[in-house]
Amino acid sequence: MSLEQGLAKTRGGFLSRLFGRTREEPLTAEFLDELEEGLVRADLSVSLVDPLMAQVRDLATTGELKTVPKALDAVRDVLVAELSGKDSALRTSEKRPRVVLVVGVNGSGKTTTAAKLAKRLKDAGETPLLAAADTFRAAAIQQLEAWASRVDVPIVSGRPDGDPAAVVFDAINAATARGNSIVIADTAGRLHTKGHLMDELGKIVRVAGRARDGAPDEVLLVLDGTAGQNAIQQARQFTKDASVTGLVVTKLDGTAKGGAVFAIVHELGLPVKFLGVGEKADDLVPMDPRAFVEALLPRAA
Ligand SMILES: Nc1nc2c(ncn2[C@@H]2O[C@H](COP(=O)(O)OP(=O)(O)OP(=O)(O)O)[C@@H](O)[C@H]2O)c(=O)[nH]1
Ligand SMILES: [Mg+2]
Repeated sequence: MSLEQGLAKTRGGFLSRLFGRTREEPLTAEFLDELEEGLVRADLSVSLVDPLMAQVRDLATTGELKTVPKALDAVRDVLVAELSGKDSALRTSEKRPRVVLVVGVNGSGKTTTAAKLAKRLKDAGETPLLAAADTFRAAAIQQLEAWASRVDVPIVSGRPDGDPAAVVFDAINAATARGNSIVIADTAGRLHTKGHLMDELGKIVRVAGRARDGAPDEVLLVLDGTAGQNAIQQARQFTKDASVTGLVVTKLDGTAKGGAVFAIVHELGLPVKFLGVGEKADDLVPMDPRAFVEALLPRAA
């Protein structure tokens, strides 16, 4: 699914009606109110929309913004800036293998994202290896194994209820031995034991660093985009405890609240690196701030 298709529900009627106004009509206070309401309805947070609209109203007052299309462009530029300046590419390292941990609450889309990412990297000429470090249930291991064969990427998995850190350790060693360029580890969103999920993730991080100095290079927190701004609450615990380096927002194809991506970046101060826009292997799109804003706020109605 393309980014445009994936964001169709958020773009919906009203955002495309609002942003599709290309006639050079004069900017009015009524239009600015309508614009503000539209942005809030698309789930951009008030803490983002307030300063944004204050800026646009200032420019309108000083005569720097005279027409509706110019005001809309100003909004697009502010939103692009909001997403830019943060490292939205996957972190690289000279050391091999690179190690990416995929973390998040249950059902957010971790396993699917790990598989999609493996496919994307493989298509880009890398030699990824998947690690099934969600040992919470046998089905989770089988789910990633099915994905691994579908996207034709090797996998290291442990036993159900086994130690997830040991799986990651084994996967890194296997990748070192076989020359795989990158390990992508799926993790659990919940645990059987009373042990705290964050303690478990901390252990995985420490053990990864023992298998390859400085690993992991990236801890990607997967957030369910259909949760809108509630995804921010989901994220807080992880960003506090699990040394998250970047975000993936999934299921954007299933929500009208895609504007929450801006709120998420604004509130958490972490880059969104990938967007999930469907259930298929190719439905993971790297974050390109300009392309994202143009897909969400298109110029033609
Ligand atoms: N429409 C859509 N569905 C998605 C997307 N990403 C994941 N899903 C679906 O969301 C459901 C949960 O995805 P998983 O990848 O299993 O989520 P998880 O975080 O690994 O779940 P647990 O292992 O149970 O914690 C599955 O049905 C996926 O197909 C997406 O970008 N779009
Ligand atoms: Mg899973």
